Amino acid sequence: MGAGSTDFNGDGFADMSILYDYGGGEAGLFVLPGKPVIDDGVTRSPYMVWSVPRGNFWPSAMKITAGDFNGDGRSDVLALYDYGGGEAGLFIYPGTSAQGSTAAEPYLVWSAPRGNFWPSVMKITAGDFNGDGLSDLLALYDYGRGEAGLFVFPGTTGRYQGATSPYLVWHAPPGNFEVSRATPAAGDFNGDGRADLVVMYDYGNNEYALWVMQGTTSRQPDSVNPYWCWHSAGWTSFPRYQLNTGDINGDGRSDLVVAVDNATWFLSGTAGSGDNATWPGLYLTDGISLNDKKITVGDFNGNGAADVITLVDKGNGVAEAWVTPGGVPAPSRYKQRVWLSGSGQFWPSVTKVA
Ligand SMILES: [Ca+2]
Ligand SMILES: [Ca+2]
Ligand SMILES: [Ca+2]
Ligand SMILES: [Ca+2]
Repeated sequence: MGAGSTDFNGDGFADMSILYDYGGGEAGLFVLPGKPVIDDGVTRSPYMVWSVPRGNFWPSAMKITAGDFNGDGRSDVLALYDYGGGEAGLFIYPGTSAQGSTAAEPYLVWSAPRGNFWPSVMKITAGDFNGDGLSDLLALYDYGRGEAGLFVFPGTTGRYQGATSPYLVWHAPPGNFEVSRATPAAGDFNGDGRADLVVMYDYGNNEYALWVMQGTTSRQPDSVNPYWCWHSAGWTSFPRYQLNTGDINGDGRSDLVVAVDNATWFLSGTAGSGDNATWPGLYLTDGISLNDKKITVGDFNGNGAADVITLVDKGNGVAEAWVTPGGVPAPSRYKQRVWLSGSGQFWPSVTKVA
């Protein structure tokens, strides 16, 4: 997720991008468009911006995130494709105001030949880490045995294979960092103008810490010195969660949104460090299992604060989308429906969102 900016069609309202897996190598990309007034009773359906026929494209091999990689002011969908055998490619679905099956035709900006790069051991997100105005792809790489690295694929206006190439800004020697215990998101958490990688780390036994890997212009493997801004040894148990970032409270720093079973939590961005520099607050109780919801964060209604957008699986091919508006000084904590599909029309379980 970018720093709360997911405006795919460039109209000033954040959108939710939805990659749909029809099965058999058939896929589509949809946009659920933001709108200025949430509670007007008018719902909007997602519209298609790309599709491929059967046998062409396997979303199950992709990890996606969103950010303005090419710097044209519209958020793009970044897709890391796993060809298997250590072969990988990074595709950009460029944000566009157009609609239809070829509107957001993806292009390749990087690839690694067989035996070189394993997307399956990576966790990705996006944000302007180096502060040049273009969103970068950030990838936590798991070397195994507690060894990890953070790669930056810098955003670029180039549209050719090799337009970007990754560099390492942080490396943890063996025995130090288990990527399997880490969940990353990106946003300018400390408010210095560059997106940071924020990582929720699960030490086990209800012990968690929120680490900040601060954005930097440096390209050296020792550029980042992670620090934590929250640590708790006995808070509550999150067996699983989804992380997103966006400036929910409108103070200029990205905040962390943590979706768990039946609820969503919120941790305010801070420039501080230590055990209590920030603290989780309950944002929304929704009674929805994490299995049945997918969230993104962005300024859906255009009021200057990021909102939480939730795609809900109602069962039987019925999908629903909710928006919970952010606001100053505190989140407003109510949700409004912006879309409800017909029966048998849309299966959220086969989607990935960004
Ligand atoms: Ca938009
Ligand atoms: Ca763009
Ligand atoms: Ca950048
Ligand atoms: Ca920052």
